Amino acid sequence: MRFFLIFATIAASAAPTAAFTTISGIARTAPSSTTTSSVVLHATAADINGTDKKKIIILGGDGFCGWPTSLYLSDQGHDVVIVDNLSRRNIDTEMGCDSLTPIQSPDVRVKAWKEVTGKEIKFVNLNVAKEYDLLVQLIKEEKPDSIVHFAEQRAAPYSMKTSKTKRYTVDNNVSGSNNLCCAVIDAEVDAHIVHLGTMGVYGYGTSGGEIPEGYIDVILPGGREANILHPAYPGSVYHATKCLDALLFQFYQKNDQLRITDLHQGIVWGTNTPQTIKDERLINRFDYDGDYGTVLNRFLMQGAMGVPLTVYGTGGQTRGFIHITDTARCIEIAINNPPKTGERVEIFNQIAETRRVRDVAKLVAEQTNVEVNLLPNPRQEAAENELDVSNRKFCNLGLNPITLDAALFDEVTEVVNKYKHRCDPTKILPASFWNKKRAEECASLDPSSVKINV
Ligand code: NAD
Ligand code: USQ
Repeated sequence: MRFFLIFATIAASAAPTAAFTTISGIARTAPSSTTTSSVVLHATAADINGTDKKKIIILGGDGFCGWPTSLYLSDQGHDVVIVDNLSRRNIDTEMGCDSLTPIQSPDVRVKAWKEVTGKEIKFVNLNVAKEYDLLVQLIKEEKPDSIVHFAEQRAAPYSMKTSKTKRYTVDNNVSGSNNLCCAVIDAEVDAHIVHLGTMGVYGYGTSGGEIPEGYIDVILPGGREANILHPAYPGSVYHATKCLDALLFQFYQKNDQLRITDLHQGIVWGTNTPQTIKDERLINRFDYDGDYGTVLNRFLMQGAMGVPLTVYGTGGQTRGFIHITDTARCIEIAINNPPKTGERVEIFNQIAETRRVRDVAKLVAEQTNVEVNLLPNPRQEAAENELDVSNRKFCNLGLNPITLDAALFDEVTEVVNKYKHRCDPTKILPASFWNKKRAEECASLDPSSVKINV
């Protein structure tokens, strides 16, 4: 089918940020003034008192985004239950790698949180993709107002490693999301599902204009106008699972009137948040390896360790970025603004800004005095892309996003310096290749050639 894309409401779109303000030393952009939507401003948990306390289940609450989000929501006075099967920790073991930061066991983490703040977080070890009956039972017992779904295999490189990891990623992610929808229906609990999707569902700017938030105006053959889910254009098996999730959510909303929000998040950077720095035992995970480490955190880690920055290809890919502290704040805003029963899936683009990879590398190189190393690209991706993304919905709801900033780079660098002795330099170069041709082009990369300054 041929689509003719039109961008009906969004004309003045290319200037999402107007001015800079500084709050507590953190650089923030002022919300966009080019607003077109009629979104109503709701209170966030930070503004409310105990009467709006919610019961929230966090699936995947032991992970990089899930742990700080769980602490943040608990800190805001909500009643938080974490569900996680620790598969991410097991993948570390399988890969012979580990978080650069010494993350504690879930048991130690929740005990430390109780000790430091007096607040309880329950931890349940459960496989969302496989232990369906337990999931239904948990939802029946807890009767959550909201369920935040982080529990997926989230690394594009890992998903492209072998046929085993491709199949695992599809089985785990798609079954997990399907199970969650079925479980909410079977438990007969009107819980709002908040799912972490990805900017990668859109294909990074392939539709020829600003990427709208989830839905796009099209003219179908015959001249009929429609507003449909933005065409999916994934660049990895992992990203494909998020496209499949989006279709499942569309179906379950239509068929069962589930209330669902899908957050199309960009690349998350940073380590600690105001909650995770309260105690060493609460420290967040930091992935630096070629499979799970994401680009900005990898560059900051490499800069701190004197490793030439591993830019793939020309570094021409442009991506959306968001700081880990804002991930938690966005989840809170989404929780406080659920769609009404019968409304289609709510979709937000969860990014602060877009940046080109080589520009990000330049920023880090200037600050750390390391060189930029252009490596053959292990990924099947466009050498260059433009990316213009709307994030008006979150800005209209009060998000004042944190942008790339040297002061926050320092925070990551300090963490890296403290734990650099834990780094295995042989894990830094890319270790997963999108296809045979990319693997051949990368054959000269020698993992043992990487040296770090300890
Ligand atoms: P992560 O791997 O650190 O955390 C995911 C957690 O889910 C892990 O603790 C893992 O053990 C758990 N999990 C996975 N499958 C499970 C299952 N079947 N049952 C129970 N628990 C399971 O990943 P993250 O970086 O925290 O990402 C969280 C979510 O946010 C993912 O869905 C990811 O796609 C999305 N996201 C992440 C980023 C990023 O840059 N990190 C960006 C955009 C979107
Ligand atoms: N890249 C480099 N050098 C590196 C690492 C990455 O040049 O050392 C490049 C990649 O080629 C790619 C870009 O940086 O073009 C981003 O790579 P990434 O690993 O930081 O991000 P990605 O694989 O897209 O995945 C991450 C998260 C995923 C999330 C996604 C959001 O792991 O869970 O969904 O970011 S987004 O990118 O917006 O789709």
